[in-house]
Amino acid sequence: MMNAKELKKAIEDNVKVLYRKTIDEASKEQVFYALSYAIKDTVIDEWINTHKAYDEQDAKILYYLSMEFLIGRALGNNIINLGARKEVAEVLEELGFDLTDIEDQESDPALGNGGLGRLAACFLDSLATLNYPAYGCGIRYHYGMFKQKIENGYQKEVPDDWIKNGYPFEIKRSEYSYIVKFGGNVRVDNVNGKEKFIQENYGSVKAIPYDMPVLGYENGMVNSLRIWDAEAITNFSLEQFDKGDYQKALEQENLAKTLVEVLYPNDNHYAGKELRLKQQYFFISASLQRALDKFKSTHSDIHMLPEKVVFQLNDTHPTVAIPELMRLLLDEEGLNWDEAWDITSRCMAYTNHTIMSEALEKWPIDLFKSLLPRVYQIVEEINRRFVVQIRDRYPNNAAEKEKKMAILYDGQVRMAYMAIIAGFSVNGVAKLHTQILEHQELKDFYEMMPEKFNNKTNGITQRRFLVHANPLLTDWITKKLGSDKFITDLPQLSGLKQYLNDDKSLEEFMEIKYQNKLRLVKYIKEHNGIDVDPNSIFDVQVKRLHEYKRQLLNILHVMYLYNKLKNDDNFDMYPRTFIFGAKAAAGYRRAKQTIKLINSVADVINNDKSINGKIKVVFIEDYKVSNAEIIFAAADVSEQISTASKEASGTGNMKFMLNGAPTLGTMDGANVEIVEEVGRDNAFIFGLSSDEVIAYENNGGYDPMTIFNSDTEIRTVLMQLVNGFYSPNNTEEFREIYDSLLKKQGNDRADVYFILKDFRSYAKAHDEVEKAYKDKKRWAKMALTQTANAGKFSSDRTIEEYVRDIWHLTKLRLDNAK
Ligand code: 26M
Repeated sequence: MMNAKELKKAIEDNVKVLYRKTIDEASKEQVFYALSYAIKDTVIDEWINTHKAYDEQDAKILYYLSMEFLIGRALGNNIINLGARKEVAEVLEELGFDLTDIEDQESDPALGNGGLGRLAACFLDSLATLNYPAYGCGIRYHYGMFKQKIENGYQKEVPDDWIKNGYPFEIKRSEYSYIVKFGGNVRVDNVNGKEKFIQENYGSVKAIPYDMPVLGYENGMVNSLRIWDAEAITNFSLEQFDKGDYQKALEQENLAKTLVEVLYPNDNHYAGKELRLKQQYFFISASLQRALDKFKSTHSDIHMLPEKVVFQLNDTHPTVAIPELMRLLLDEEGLNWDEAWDITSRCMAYTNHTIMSEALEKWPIDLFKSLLPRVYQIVEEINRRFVVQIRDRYPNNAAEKEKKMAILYDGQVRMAYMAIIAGFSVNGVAKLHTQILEHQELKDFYEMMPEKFNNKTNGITQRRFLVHANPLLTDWITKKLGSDKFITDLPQLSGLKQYLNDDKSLEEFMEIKYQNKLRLVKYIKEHNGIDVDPNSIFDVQVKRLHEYKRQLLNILHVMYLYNKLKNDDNFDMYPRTFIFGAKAAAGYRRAKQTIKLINSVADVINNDKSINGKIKVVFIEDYKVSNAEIIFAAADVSEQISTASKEASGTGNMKFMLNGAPTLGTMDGANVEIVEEVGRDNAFIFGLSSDEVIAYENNGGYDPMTIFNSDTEIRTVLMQLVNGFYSPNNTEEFREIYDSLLKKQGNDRADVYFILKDFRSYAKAHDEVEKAYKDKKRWAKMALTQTANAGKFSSDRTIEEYVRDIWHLTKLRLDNAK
């Protein structure tokens, strides 16, 4: 890192060169670019150095293949990882600017939907910090996750043009471009008695990589996030590759344009869109071609590939990597099937992130085949050989097993099964989730190949979600522990336990929470125009909107509390602010109705003077990584209320915990492990267990009508959905929500997410929260207990487990690391 004087000069020079201005004339945005380029400059040498070390040490490289990297803003994070926070802030102050203001100028790159994409970003941070050689490989979507506007209570999607003004932390690397081919047909040639498969009459695009630096924490390591953009193949190469006509040229131009245009804004939902499959193959083919070329530039024997390269499939989205690697090894490298299969299956590992059946990717064979004719032939052969294996192993029930396990079945390509069959590792993302995979969802596979299955409980990076998000708490912890080692060794937080009975420390801890609540109050005032009482309990649910996550349960409970306040003279409550943040997939009706409901309830309650502000409801518009950081730091209560068994892990739960907010939640996903760490007394647990949920799902026996008929308070709340209480101009506004809770849904029973079933138990847990909160000292202790026990949930721990059990990487040595 340059010194203060050099940095100042670099910023001033950049402002001059970029904008022909002196620093005193520059806008905040201009200073953002000037500073960012200065930071990128300081990173470049270490970046080059790191990749030289890859080659010199002949390092094994991880390729983390993911359709999503929800990286969030880079500037502040890079400054932290360079260890330069104080210095940069001071230089900016001298120049008359505030660092957080400048950071706010950066667009918040949202190349992901939610948990899965953010996990990928945390993993990259940990990999670099732990000195592991790795590339993130993904897509350079021109439009990331949409920006959410709330208009009249409804979500409106606005395109997110994140690269409009240029993104300072990327480098275009045209020299590593590749051609990706779609469609056409396969011709089989016989060359010297050997079959050769030639794809012809195809359309093609050029894949051009852009690299972003991924900095380790103060260790001189700079890995790359490589995202692929698409360009049309221009005339010279068009001739060369396609001998194409004018019509084709136009088609290819169009394909290149649409291919990487936009991220599909679905989360946990598969839609079967052809363009999505094109996106998948596009970035996979380019990434694999590049990985093989890189390997071959320093190795002569392709059989060594599994020793030097490992591919991790982030869910099934990149699974076409399996037949694509086979294709490259067979058709380009000239290997025979057994050799190619051996290499492929030793290079590929798969992570499952969900058991929600609607998320499973099952491509129609017709579509798959016409888009990827050669790749499909290979899938057929993989499937054929696997079916032979099944028949061998299960001679008595082969047909049943085939139905349950074959890749090709019922006119579909079942991507998860291909990933399991071909790879050497299948992992879930929390203990409970992995157990459910082994014993329910994937039990036939577990039975057949138990050695492949393993658990890797998710984690989060403390560099972003503590050090960057919560500087006050970071400084306090550093002082209390006498060291900032926890920044790379999170379990050191357990040292805070010695302060659990120290009144002064507890007060300091809660004062920091209060300051962070003020910061959020300010954000809400500026962005929502709502006044919030910082002394109220900040009860927060932020995550994608999905029925299984049960934001509906939360808001129904708010409606219930409001009724009590209005109707029951003996009822009183501690002031609460219910904070929501959530994006709904653009085509997900029920989710959008739930957003409208939350906003309608907010309208009524926030404007009712008679309840003395005891309840406030805030829907934070456009929940994203940058405001998440502010929200986690300010939360008192972490709502993690998914229907048990449905949330594979959750990672927001860990971010709240790290920042001192106890969990109010079900025994689902990683909540189970959070409770294991803090103890049952330091969490507010409610609801059906995953076993109970699964038993009801399999055997029936739950009827929400009995609850509706017997519980008047719940009934009143439900009736308010359809009597215009919250929608005076349209009593039908929330009819579908009402129906979903009480009426049979096609073949499904009503209330598939057990909202009414869990309601009373949820309300009781809320009572416990209030009781605990009123006892200031008890609460402070409980809050500090969260932070002190968060050590397990660092993504550093997760990455070390992946390295130990799956990737087998070696730490890179960097000589001139500081
Ligand atoms: C699928 C098809 C078409 C378009 C989009 C998709 C799709 C995109 C994202 C499907 C699922 C997607 O993400 C799923 C996800 O985010 N899962 C979450 O993963 C986290 C990290 O492991 C877990 O913590 C969450 O529990 C899990 O819901």
